[in-house]
Parts: sequence; C-alpha cells; structure tokens
Amino acid sequence: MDNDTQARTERLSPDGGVADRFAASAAEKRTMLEDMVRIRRLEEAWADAYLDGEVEGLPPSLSTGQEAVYVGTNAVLSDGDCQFTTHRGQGPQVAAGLDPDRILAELYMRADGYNGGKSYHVTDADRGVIGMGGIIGAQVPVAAGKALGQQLRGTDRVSVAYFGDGASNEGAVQEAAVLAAMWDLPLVFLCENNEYNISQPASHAVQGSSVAARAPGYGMPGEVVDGCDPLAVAETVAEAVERARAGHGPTFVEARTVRIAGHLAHDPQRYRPEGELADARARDPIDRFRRRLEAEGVIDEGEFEEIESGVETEIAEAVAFARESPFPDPQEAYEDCWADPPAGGAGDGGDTREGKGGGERGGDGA
Ligand SMILES: Cc1ncc(C[n+]2csc(CCOP(=O)(O)OP(=O)(O)O)c2C)c(N)n1
Ligand SMILES: [Mg+2]
Repeated sequence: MDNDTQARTERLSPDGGVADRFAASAAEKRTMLEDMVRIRRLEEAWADAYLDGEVEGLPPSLSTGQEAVYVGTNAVLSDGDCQFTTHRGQGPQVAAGLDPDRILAELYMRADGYNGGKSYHVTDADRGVIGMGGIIGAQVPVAAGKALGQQLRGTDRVSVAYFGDGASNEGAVQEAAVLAAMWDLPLVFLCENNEYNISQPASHAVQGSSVAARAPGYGMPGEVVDGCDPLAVAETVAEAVERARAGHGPTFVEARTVRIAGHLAHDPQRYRPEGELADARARDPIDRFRRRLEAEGVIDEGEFEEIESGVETEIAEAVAFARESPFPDPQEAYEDCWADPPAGGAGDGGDTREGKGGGERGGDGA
C-alpha cells in the first residue's frame, strides 16, 4: 500500500474520531414521531385528492414506510446544509420544517405553492431543500456540485443526496461518488433501499450483500442502517455529517427501509409475493417508534391519538388552503426559467447567454 492509499484508508476508518453521536431529548423524540405522522397524513391527503380526481397529472409518489429516514436525517442537519430530494420528496420537505399549506398548494398546482404551482418537485432554497426527482439519480451530481461550492467557499456546511436502490445503479450516481471521494466533498450519499424499484425487487438489481458494500470501491466509508428507526438513522447520518464537516469527505449511507405504498398512488402492488406487504406493514416505522416511546415513557398512553388528531386538523386546514389558492397565471410558465443575473454584474440588463433563447428572463423562447 503506497503512502497516499495508506493515509486515505486511515482517514476512512469509521472509528476516525470525528463522530459526534446524536442524542435525542424526549421532546426531540416526540417531534420526530409527530413529523413522521405529518409526512404520512400530508401524502395521504395528496393521494386522496388524486384518486378522487381533484388533482391531475402524474400519480402521487408516497414515501409510506420511509418516514424515519427523513426525520432522522433532518434531526442532524443545520441551517445552510442542503438536501436534494427524489421523486418521493415530501418527507424531507416536511421534516425540514416547510409549511404543509404551501407544500399541498404546490401538489394541488396552485399559485401559493413553493414553486408557484409549476412543479411538484418542491424547492425552498432558503431552507436548503432542493426538489429534483424526475430523472432518477440526476440529483446526485447536482448535490455534488453544491457540496463542491460549500467546500470552495470554506464553509463547514454539507449536502445530502437522497436516491433509491434502483437509482444506485445509475451512471450519474457512480460518477458523483467517484468525484466526491476524490475531492473529499462534504456530501452524504443517502441511499433509501425500500426493496423495490417500481415492480422489480432490489435483489434483482443489486448484486451482493448491500448497496453500501460498493462504498470502499468509490473510496469512501459505507454504512448500512435500519431505515425504519429514526434514531438509528440520526446516529449514522450524524457521523457522516460530522465527517464531512471536518473535511474528511463523503460517506455512503444505505438506509434499509420499506415501501408500504405502491410505486405510485394508483399501484395495487399485485406483483408482490403473498404475505410480503403484511410483513412490510409489520415493520411500519411509525407504529414501531410509537411503541418505543410509550415503553420509554416519552409519550403517555393516549398521547399518540392526540398527536394524530392534531396533525389531521393541520392537514385538513392545509388542504382547504390549497383548494382556495388560485391556479397560476399561464404567463407564469415563462417566469423562473433562468436565474437572475448577479446584481451589478456584467449580466445586468438581460440574459446574454447564447443558444438559450436569448433575451431577458421570461422572454419568448425561454
Ligand atoms: C433515468 C430514469 N430511468 C427510469 C425512470 C423511471 N423510473 C421512475 S421511478 C423508477 C424506480 C426508481 O427506483 P428507486 O431508485 O429504487 O426509487 P424508489 O421509487 O423505490 O423510491 C424508475 C425506473 C426515471 N424516472 N429516470
Ligand atoms: Mg427503491
């Protein structure tokens, strides 16, 4: 082993001493449980709206069963950190504290939505939630670009790229992983292994014991974590984030989770072997965490029902807000296509890039 490889191997040691493990207070645990319920109810409201014919377009992609991944991750992120979501992006949005009124308004394609009703890949750059999602895996190199920016600016901020077990096979993910490891980018590769990509079991697309087993090949540590346990996720992501903040580069985290809903809301999942869905439901992270918090005395008997009814009221109000919000003006389709030129910079007065439709932001051809 040459010196460089030796140094790199030592630095990749999970016991490298950079971890500042996550410890949740009772109040934080209760908030995590509440946020998991909030994610689920918000998504169910969206699915109901679609199945009732109130909302049109692509059927909703729910993250039922995967909520622990998002609340665990968001428990350790701070202001200035970024997360790049998949086509199941509602979990990170809610867990990051985005307003359910405006999330649902976007899912109802209304003007008060986070993207003005123009794309359900909800984005709130101020809170570092960047919605991509349409092309699986495509958000990962973009997240690597953000992490490079965070590194070049000398910050200790990090980015998280979510992607699925299916997306883990995409070239975009491989290339981002190679580059991120080479450049020690402050990036967490967060693979949500929900055991399916559409109707194909993950075991038919991933050879070997785990997706994370590929990590040493990229030149980064890999961790497998129980993605149905928010505290385990928080602990593992905390370690990855701490390593990234300290300048030690990326980590590949594989959260073993479970897809209880279909691929999209109208999917009856007839392709699943008998009994598999029942097994998946038995691993429901909300039920499990609720039982754990009751056993620990963090919540009293009956308190879960209070949490549920509070969230249900909140989501019913968010649905009412979304319904009342107007549709965007058709002219809006031409807005927000290009970034504003920097104030006082050379670009003032219009977008001068060639071959991009030219003219000012929102001009014809944009
Ligand atoms: C590049 C690309 N290929 C195929 C698709 C079609 N597609 C949408 S979701 C999906 C499955 C993705 O599976 P996984 O990455 O495991 O994510 P999950 O849906 O399980 O969350 C596929 C193949 C796509 N959107 N983009
Ligand atoms: Mg999957």
